Amino acid sequence: MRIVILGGDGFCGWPTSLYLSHRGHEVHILDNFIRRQQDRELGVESLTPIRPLEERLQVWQTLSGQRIGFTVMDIAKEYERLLDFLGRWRPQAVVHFAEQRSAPYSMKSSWHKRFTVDNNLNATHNVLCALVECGLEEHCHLVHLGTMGVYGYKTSRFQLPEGYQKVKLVSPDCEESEEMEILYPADPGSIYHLTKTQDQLFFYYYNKNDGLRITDLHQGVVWGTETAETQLDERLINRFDYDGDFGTVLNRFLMQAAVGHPLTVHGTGGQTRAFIHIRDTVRCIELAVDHPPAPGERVRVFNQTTETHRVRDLAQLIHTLTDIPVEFVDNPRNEQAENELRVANQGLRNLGLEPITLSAGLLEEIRGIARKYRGRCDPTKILCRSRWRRPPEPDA
Ligand code: NAD
Ligand code: USQ
Repeated sequence: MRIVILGGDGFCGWPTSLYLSHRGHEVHILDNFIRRQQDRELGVESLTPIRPLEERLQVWQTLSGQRIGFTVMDIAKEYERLLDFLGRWRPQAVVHFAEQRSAPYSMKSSWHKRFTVDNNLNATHNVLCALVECGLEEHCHLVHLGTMGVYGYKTSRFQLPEGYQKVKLVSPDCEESEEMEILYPADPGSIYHLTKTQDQLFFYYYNKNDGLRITDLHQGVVWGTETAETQLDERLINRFDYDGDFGTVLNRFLMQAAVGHPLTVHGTGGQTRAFIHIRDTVRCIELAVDHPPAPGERVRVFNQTTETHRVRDLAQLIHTLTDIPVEFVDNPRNEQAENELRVANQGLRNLGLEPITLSAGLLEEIRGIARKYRGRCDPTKILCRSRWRRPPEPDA
């Protein structure tokens, strides 16, 4: 299959590109390297030494005999180039990772809020608009990386469904009720998450109006770093974000344990979140690509997550394995201190996903990588300094 990977130089996009290329697909990456630029802006680097994309691709071609194509393009800003590329290349699938994906980064300042909205909404809308303008509505399947965060993290008596919720509408002007199925009510917890809830409406509309075939994967927090392909050569290594903006919680705790930094639990650590290992991410993308919705089918939504954990339990587990102390720090976010979470995830399992779940062996493997590269860690970049709300003015 001819597959375009938007954002193929990033944490999820790079291992996915290699995995799909290894499985015999013809892969082409579009990326504008904004993620590498954000590292420079924040004065930090991936804990692992990632190579320039040109070098990564050259090494992959030498090792595998497979060529992955590549074009530098800002898909949020360069609509005509995107249109021209899709029209000429006529992919059967587009996998869309190309958004600003950090919640803390999106909350750093008004500039970061506006950048996240401009980048993410224009990126998604440009792709949809271009697929229609090229006449690829039925030929091409769009697979988008969304987030579990679209549902909000409130405790509910019910399991979170995969995208859609049956509801009963009642109205004072009518005695009868009406049943329907709607997108689960969106409840974003950051500007970043807000852009993902807006993406859902773009998908709904372009599917309804133009018959675009779309799968939206509501992914949980990704942990791990290496896949079978990125492990083949150090020059193929995947990125490992540990800083207070882009590092995600479990990888951060493992890195902190490797460098001897107390584990930074926000607030009480009562937040329960959905997780998935990076090796399952790449497998889920393949399953989604292999099973497009039928023409005329509504947007398909899968919860791309394999397990849920409470943050303080993860910290306690790593403390038990490593003896590194747990530190409860002021929560920089505006989020519920404690929540329960039950998530439906049968869709991808029905397609063949066999989940990788948390195990001491996998945690050790990641801690080993973090230990190997701990000399590259800048301890001043560990704490999250981005605040959801301005701190109260001190009393005059
Ligand atoms: P990442 O920042 O590592 O990768 C995103 C890539 O997209 C980068 O290479 C970046 O340069 C590129 N990009 C961004 N805007 C672009 C634009 N306008 N034009 C061209 N390229 C652009 O992020 P990631 O962790 O790989 O996440 C990929 C997707 O998966 C995101 O949409 C994110 O919301 C989603 N997701 C990630 C996680 C996670 O834990 N990492 C969890 C759930 C969902
Ligand atoms: N947290 C800590 N200590 C830390 C870092 C985080 O306690 O050092 C807490 C946060 O307060 C939060 C939870 O851990 O309650 C998760 O934070 P995170 O940074 O691991 O994840 P999040 O900001 O939600 O974002 C990440 C990805 C994002 C993706 C999302 C999936 O960056 O792209 O969409 O996970 S989800 O969380 O399901 O929405």
